[in-house]
Amino acid sequence: MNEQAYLDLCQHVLNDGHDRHDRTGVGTRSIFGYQMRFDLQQGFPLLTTKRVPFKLIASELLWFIKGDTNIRYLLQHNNNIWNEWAFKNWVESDEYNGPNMDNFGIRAQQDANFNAVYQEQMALFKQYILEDDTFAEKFGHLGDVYGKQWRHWQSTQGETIDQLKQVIHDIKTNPNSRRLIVSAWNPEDIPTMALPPCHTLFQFYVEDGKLSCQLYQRSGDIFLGIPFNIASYALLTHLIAHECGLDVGEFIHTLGDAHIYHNHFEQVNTQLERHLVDPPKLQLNKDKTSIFDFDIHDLSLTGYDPHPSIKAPVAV
Ligand code: DHF
Ligand code: TMP
Repeated sequence: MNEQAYLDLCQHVLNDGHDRHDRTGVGTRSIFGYQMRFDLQQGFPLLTTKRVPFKLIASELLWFIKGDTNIRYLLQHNNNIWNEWAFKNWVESDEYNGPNMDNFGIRAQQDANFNAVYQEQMALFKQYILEDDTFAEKFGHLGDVYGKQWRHWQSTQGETIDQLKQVIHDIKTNPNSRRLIVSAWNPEDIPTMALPPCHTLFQFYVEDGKLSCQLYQRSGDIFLGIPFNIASYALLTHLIAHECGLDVGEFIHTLGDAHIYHNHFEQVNTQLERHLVDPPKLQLNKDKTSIFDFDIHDLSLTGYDPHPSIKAPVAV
């Protein structure tokens, strides 16, 4: 079963990881260098030992594919997973004059009074992004993150490189190529980014009519981020295979710093006590041929009957 690879990673990090300080101040247990393989023929690799919100994964991926870097689109799809990082730019800007929001991530977890004030400010922020075009243009952007690098990489010659279109073209016309790569890691643009890309580079491989994808992820939050990342790249592989007339092969997930935050241990242990159930199957709207034409209604799952979701705070 594919999901066992993920549970093995959790157990390995709990047993053999190093307890370390990290940028967020939360602290992690971490290892360096790990690889998981998911055979996409065995079903869609959405975890079943907790419910993982597929629609959020799908709308985030479609947002990358559109080349969008503004959280407005995500909010319009009821997707809140990037809010904190845009909010951070807002509360650190000169135009913000509400209550002090320094270190809001940690303080919201430790202080109930502060959390109430923070929730209020976050609700206002979301409302401004959705209702005020000028505000959204200014504060909804996360910088030159994934969508920008995948679709509109700026060359030093002043040209725009569409890496995603290019790689799809190359898969169709030169499937044996060893250069089927998309990179989100653009050193020149890192300073503009709300968060430097965690999923930094991916490569495709075509064999026996099947498309495989390998991702190099420099940093992985095992409980919250990684379940999203596995499903997101599996979905991307399905979409590109569909456009190229290929079947799906494997998704290979290679990790740099793979960590469990100290305030996720209990949740991970709960998950490890649960039994796997059969994975779901992905349904794509066969009337759509190009991945650039898909919208959220063209993607669905059947047979997803997981254990209940498990809540955990995200480290900002
Ligand atoms: N920072 C950290 N510390 N970890 C991350 O995984 C992370 N991921 C980011 C941005 N920054 C990050 C973007 N992706 C959630 C999942 C993925 C994600 C951000 C957040 C998350 O909180 N997932 C919850 C459900 C969220 C919801 O329902 O709105 C979960 O239980 O899976
Ligand atoms: P870092 O930039 O200090 O590595 O912090 C980023 C955190 O976000 C880290 O815990 C990894 C996590 N993360 C994921 O696991 N997957 C993702 O897709 C993203 C965007 C972040």
